[in-house]
Amino acid sequence: MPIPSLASVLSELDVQFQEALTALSAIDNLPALDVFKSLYLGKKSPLSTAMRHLGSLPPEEKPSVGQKLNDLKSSLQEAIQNQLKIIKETMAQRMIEADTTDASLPPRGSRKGSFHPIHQTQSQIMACLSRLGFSVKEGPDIETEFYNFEALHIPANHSARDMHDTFYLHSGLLLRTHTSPVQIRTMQQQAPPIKIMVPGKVYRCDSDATHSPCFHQIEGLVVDKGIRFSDLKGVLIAFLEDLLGQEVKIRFRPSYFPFTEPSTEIDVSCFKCHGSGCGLCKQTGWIEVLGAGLVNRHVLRASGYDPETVTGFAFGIGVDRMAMLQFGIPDIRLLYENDSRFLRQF
Ligand code: FA5
Repeated sequence: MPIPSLASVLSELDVQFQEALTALSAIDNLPALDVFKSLYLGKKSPLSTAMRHLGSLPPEEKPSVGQKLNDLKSSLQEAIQNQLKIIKETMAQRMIEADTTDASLPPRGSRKGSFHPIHQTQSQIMACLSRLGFSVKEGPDIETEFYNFEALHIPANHSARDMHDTFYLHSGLLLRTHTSPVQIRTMQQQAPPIKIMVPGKVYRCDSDATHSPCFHQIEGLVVDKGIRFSDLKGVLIAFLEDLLGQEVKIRFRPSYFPFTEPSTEIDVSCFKCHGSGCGLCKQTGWIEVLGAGLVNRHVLRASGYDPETVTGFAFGIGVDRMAMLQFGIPDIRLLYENDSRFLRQF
């Protein structure tokens, strides 16, 4: 078979180069451009094959052929770069054309977060009490029967335990049913005078429009020489008027707590019916918001205090009920559903 002349090989490469340029100009996407690159510049391409055979040429032909092959290669690389630019510009143009966003529309604006209504009410109650000189104490959510009941003068089998539908855990532990155990923990730790508030979650197996299985209380405890029931009344009226406004009606109703004597429950006028009676206030016109009383002398004595020397008062505020009153929320369960359409209103 006759060996093709160098001139015919080079002219064949020229023809292939022209064909490649024509094919390249028709490519309109990146994967096809990659295939083209490996076909014309890859190891098995005619150009690379010709370069590998350079060594077998007579020395006098090598420079001109080498120069020719290099020129072809750089021209092809340059043409590929140009085509790449064209493809990218076309793709960007297509995306702009497909985009239906109206950049002239005004921005939607960002939505600001806010504190949960329970948190807002709790902060306001704490701010009121802080202005009256109370400092903050905390206690554990998991309590012993001793602190939750016995030390508060509620022994086992006492009927008052039925008032607290308790979530019992194992080995004498329970989820605290009120914040009152922190009264005992504080009195055991420090000598009078005491003036503390205790915010925290409490738990009871109870659920309806005004009762939640997990709710919030703020306990108050004041112990000092000469504390009387009138001090309790003064503090609670000042605090309730500060929180709910001067026009709110407040009622002290005789009640019973084993750890206070005398005891009272405080009701405020129903925000929904303003006292005329409705489903929320069970037709009474009043909503109970807190329990209170003078600290029972047995509790003072069991905590190491002398009831002949010091007396005290305590109260336990239902924060969730207060939030309902403040914001006009008709069902306590709304506070725990985390529905953003509801929460966005506060
Ligand atoms: C107590 O928990 C007493 N420890 C309060 C107390 C403290 C009395 C210090 C005397 C001295 P009571 O069970 O009534 O009391 O609850 C206090 C308040 O918590 C109620 O007035 C009510 O506002 C709120 N509350 C009670 N149970 C629930 C519940 N399941 N869901 C929401 N709020 C509740």
